[in-house]
Amino acid sequence: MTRLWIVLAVLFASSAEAQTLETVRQRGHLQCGVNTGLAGFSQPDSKGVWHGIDVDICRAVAAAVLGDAGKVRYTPLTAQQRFTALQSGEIDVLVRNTTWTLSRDTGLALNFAGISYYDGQGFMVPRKANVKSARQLDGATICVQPGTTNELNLADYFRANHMKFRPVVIEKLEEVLNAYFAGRCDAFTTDASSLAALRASRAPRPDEHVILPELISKEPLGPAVRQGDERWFDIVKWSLFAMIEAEELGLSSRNIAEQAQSGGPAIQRFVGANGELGKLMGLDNRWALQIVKQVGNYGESFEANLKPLGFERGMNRLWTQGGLLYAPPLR
Ligand SMILES: N[C@@H](CCC(=O)N[C@@H](CS)C(=O)NCC(=O)O)C(=O)O
Repeated sequence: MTRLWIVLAVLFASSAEAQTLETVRQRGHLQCGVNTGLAGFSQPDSKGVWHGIDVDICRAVAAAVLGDAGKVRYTPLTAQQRFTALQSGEIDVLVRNTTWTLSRDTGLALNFAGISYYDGQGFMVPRKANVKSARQLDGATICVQPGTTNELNLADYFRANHMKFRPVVIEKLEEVLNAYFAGRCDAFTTDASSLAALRASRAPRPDEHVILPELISKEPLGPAVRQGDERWFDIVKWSLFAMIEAEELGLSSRNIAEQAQSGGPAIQRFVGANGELGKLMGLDNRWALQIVKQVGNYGESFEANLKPLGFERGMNRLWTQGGLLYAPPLR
């Protein structure tokens, strides 16, 4: 049944939705699929304004396509809802701490536009349990959300280490957190970034919980689009790359106006004063300028959204600083 639905959705998507750029332009806003509320990644504030590093990618695409980072509407999605929302055309792009895997990329007919956050799966436990390593979790009850990569990684890890566990699988974030914080699970497992964000933002007492040192998987998180719309795929891909490249070029929301006047050849191309990079994607030539002016570079988004929660750049530094972030040339 699910398979049939996916096939139909993909057929529909590739005929009716091949022109996502036109659809977005006519509609006048980008419809972006995000998390239901994960601090630092995508979460609405008390006024209903969304913030986060994932939200900034939505905003960057809107800035590139519509010249206005504010022209985004957000669709909050659970792990299980997210791919159907994309396949059915309900959203234009999915930016929801989503791991790029082979089976999603191929079997769900998606295209991942890049990696916006390099992560790995971890475990959080109550400090009073005095657990120091995931290897001590033999026989534990473990809270996990369905429809995530985390479920399979969890099973793999315990099997590989000849350990047993009892999964407590709960779809809604609120409910799985309640279960863990109420002591119904010995541990909660998900991406380490989510653990850190949830501990900082949702734990009644953050210092009563520890994140164990093991990372049991690779979780490269990034934006995804439907297969079958190459132009749109290019736009989302290069919007993310523009944020990374801006940091490498030293362009920020604060200096880009001035740099657009005085910067060297790479900067002149980036801001659209030279060359036709925007036009090649069917966009205004100042697409990347708009991204940086209105949203900022990758580092600025990291500082604003993740730093306050205690995150370090780690693997998510630029390649020039020992990290993994590397944008192909904007030329
Ligand atoms: N990166 C993993 C996990 C993503 C995921 O859904 N993580 C949970 C753990 S916090 C989450 O974001 N839940 C929020 C929600 O259900 O809205 C994946 O792509 O499957």
